[in-house]
Amino acid sequence: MTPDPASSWVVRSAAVAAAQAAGRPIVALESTIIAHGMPYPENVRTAREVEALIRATGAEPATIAVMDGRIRVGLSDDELELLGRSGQAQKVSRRDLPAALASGALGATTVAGTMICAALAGIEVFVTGGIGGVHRGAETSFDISADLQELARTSVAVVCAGAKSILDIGLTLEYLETHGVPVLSCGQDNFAAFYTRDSGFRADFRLDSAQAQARFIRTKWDLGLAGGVVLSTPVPEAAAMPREEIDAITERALAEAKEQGVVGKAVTPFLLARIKALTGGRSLATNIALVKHNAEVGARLAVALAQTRF
Ligand code: PSU
Ligand code: MN
Repeated sequence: MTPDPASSWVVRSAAVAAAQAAGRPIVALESTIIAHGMPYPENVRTAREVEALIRATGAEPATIAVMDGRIRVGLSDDELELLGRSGQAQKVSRRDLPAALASGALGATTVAGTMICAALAGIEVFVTGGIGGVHRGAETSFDISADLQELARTSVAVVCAGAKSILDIGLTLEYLETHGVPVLSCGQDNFAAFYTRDSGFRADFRLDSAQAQARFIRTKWDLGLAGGVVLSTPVPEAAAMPREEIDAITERALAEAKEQGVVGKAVTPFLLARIKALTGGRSLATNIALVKHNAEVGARLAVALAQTRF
């Protein structure tokens, strides 16, 4: 048998390799949220707490990043610290992955980048905060996150708290429908909006139990319907932000991005940083709470999915 050349780029931690060899459930985690989505030291602390929650729920966490010319699946505490502290990590999406690997740079993988690496490593479930999407004004800017194309082609289930209202959530859902990406919701009928629980748009299918979610996802893949699935779960009620406040701040951040001519891959990190500053840091507490909640939902899904594989 010819070895798969892609697999030589993947290096698993001992814990991830052992869990995989034993057929135990694994949950992939992204690193852009660590390097570009939250400030230090909350980013590193949250990354560790998220890993602990996943272990406590019966799955093995595998945080993914690019280091020294390899895709690293499962990071040590020191490596999480390096990613969160250095400010040097490049944001790595599909387009950027060959450059980061070939140059040996430190790379933080986005949702799209992490999905690619998770699929290469044979991991089916991936937990993040919020997915990228169709930006407001995309009809002239063409700014549509590569996350959506990745969901269309790569068979990984992505657990998130919906999409931020910096995006055009309606168009994001239209795009996913066009590309055959099912959007599942857990605990409510509507798709979640990251800082708030309700985007005002219905998800495609409501499935509250991990077993039902796993049956849906396994059925899709058994049918040969390649591509991802989005599982949206809302931020816990107590941590949600007031809708009017987040709407006003989002408008302001969007206007600043426009004034300052921010474009390309810088847009999303710029908006996230401005929202954090404009909410006086309160959005960070919401962000941490929702990621932890997503980790529990994702770990339960990974456990259920592992039981559907024989
Ligand atoms: N949305 C968030 N937090 C994040 C991101 C998105 O609420 O940290 C990050 C994710 O890594 C996502 C990426 O994949 O931003 C999308 O960037 P872009 O819009 O440039 O594709
Ligand atoms: Mn973009």
